[in-house]
Amino acid sequence: MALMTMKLPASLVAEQQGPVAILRLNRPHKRNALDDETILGIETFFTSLPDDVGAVLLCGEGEHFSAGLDLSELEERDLTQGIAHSRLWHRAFEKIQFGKAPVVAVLHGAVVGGGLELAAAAHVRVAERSAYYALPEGSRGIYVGGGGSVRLPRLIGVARMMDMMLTGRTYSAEEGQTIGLTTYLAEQGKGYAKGFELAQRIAGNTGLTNFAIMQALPRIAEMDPGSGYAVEALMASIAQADPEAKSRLKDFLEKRGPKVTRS
Ligand code: 1HE
Repeated sequence: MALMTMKLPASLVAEQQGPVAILRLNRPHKRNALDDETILGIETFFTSLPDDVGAVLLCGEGEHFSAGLDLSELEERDLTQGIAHSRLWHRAFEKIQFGKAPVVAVLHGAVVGGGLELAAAAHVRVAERSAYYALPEGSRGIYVGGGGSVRLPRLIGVARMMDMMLTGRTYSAEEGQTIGLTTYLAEQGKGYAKGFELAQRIAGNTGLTNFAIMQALPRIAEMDPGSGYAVEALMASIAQADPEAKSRLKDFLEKRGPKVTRS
């Protein structure tokens, strides 16, 4: 499906620039709070990416990346519907993490609750200096439901997540960078350009390498070491057998390929 013909709710705007697809949360009057329609739209976007998309840039319109779950929808849900709702988020975010192409998230302003869970499903996170992170679920009498218990401890550790939820602690952009929530810190207004540059670079990798990094690496990290080494050896052998890999290695050996440079 071409990106332009994808049927998305008004809370999401999609466009494509070369090999980079851009998905923008577009509900700034509600601080990009995530209602069911938006979550379903995110699922549609990530399951229907055109084949020529090599990377995705995820960002938010307005002053904040996302205020998390749309709290106005919460009142009506009973216990069974609550489980279904959380499973819907799991399904949609799984399509981000284990989808067709790596995702770079650009974070600014509030990145809280489900907004932080959404960011955690991306592969690379860039923060502008205005970004701040919190898990207000603890004080609202609820619990994370968008995969946060699984993804966030892997980024920042169980103890930090516990602290955030128990005490309502907020981390600044700089602190988030130090503890591992993000791997790039950009000046205010410069996050999008940085994220786009990274997405373009990612899209320039071979498809097989990006597949290995997205699909094999996080799973190997969860395996017992013996199984991990075996899967790694298989993945390494498959990747290097790709004709594109052979041609890139030849380019380097014949002085045409890029050298590694200092940043
Ligand atoms: C919302 C939401 C929302 C704003 N659901 N409507 N998330 C939270 O607990 C965070 C709640 N939001 C906030 O703390 C603040 O809104 C912000 C710090 C993000 C932004 O503050 P500010 O002053 O810029 O905006 P505002 O005036 O608070 O909000 C503007 C409008 O957005 C207002 O609606 P209006 O009709 O009165 O104009 C707000 O009600 C609305 N709004 N945030 C619904 N979250 C899968 S489980 C995940 C569980 C969670 O994510 S829990 C965490 C929820």
